[in-house]
Amino acid sequence: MSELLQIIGPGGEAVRPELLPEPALLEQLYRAMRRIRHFDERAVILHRQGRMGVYPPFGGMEASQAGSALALRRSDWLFPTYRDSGAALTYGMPIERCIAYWRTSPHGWSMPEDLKLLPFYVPIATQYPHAVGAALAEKMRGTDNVAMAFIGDGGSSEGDFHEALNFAGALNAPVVFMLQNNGWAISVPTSTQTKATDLSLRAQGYGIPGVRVDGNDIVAVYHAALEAVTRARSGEGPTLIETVTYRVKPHTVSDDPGRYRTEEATRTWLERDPVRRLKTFLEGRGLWSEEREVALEAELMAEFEQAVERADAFPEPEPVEILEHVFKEPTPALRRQREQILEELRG
Ligand SMILES: Cc1ncc(C[n+]2csc(CCOP(=O)(O)OP(=O)(O)O)c2C)c(N)n1
Ligand SMILES: [Mg+2]
Repeated sequence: MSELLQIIGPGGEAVRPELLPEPALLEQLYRAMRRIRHFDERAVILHRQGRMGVYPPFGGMEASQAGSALALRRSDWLFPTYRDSGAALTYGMPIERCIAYWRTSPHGWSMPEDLKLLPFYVPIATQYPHAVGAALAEKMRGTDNVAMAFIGDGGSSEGDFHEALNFAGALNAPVVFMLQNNGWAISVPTSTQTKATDLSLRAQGYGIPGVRVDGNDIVAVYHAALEAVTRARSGEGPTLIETVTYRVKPHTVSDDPGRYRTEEATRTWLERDPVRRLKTFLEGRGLWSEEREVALEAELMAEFEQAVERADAFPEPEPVEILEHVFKEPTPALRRQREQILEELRG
């Protein structure tokens, strides 16, 4: 088993003090996690109010998502899965676009021009080869931009995962492969999914570095991600980072995990909560206080409320919009379907 990189332990204690960043960065990491946790909790509430579609929560995985996305700059690429609203928001996706996406509104399908952010990938693992392609395009253009792609433990059993790693290694593509091992692929535990117990070792088969990180320690995730991004930027090629974490939430808001697992393991993982861990550490060093927490909460609430207002103001989609942007030029079949929809609406 590879060594698990941990800088701050579950109780908020410094395990590797020599790797601790400056206080300002620690605060930035904390704020980023609190911000996406706020989003995740509010998204579930919006769903309960009937104001959001099916939503896959990432609560408990904030360190894994914010820690990695913060290692990027805006000219880099991000390829998220449906699980990774937190990574996308940290990278710069406007909150109202994220809400619109989970409302299945076309306003959530397109991104601001200056963001190299792909829409959330639902077909498992397809984003990995795409990220290699984007990374190679940057390399061919002579830039030092990199691509970061996310995948789950389940996704790492797919062919696309392995093809992407091989392709990236062989062509020395500037890509960072994030593999979030959260223990579950819907109702299938990782131990049923594969006989491998250390997914970071899969990198070895493709001649690229593999790193195993405590996915609930944002300082460790950020450290590993920044190292991988720096390697990619300087022409040293791809890295695979396995963040070991847990899906404490249901697969989506329409899933009931009680049907396939006991909540004992969930309780153990809740004790390793990434947000509380860094908060305890910061408080212990006098870098955070309850007063600042209250102020941050108010700030996040206001930011979210304003974003909901903007999301609510997007016009309702027209039924035919579902057929738009599938291809640059619509195919004859798509044109026919469009006519059919319009006819039905007229009838
Ligand atoms: C190609 C493909 N096969 C099957 C599915 C159905 N499916 C949706 S989510 C999921 C589980 C993925 O698990 P994992 O990769 O661990 O990601 P997590 O949901 O844990 O973030 C599956 C099999 C799909 N979306 N795409
Ligand atoms: Mg999983």
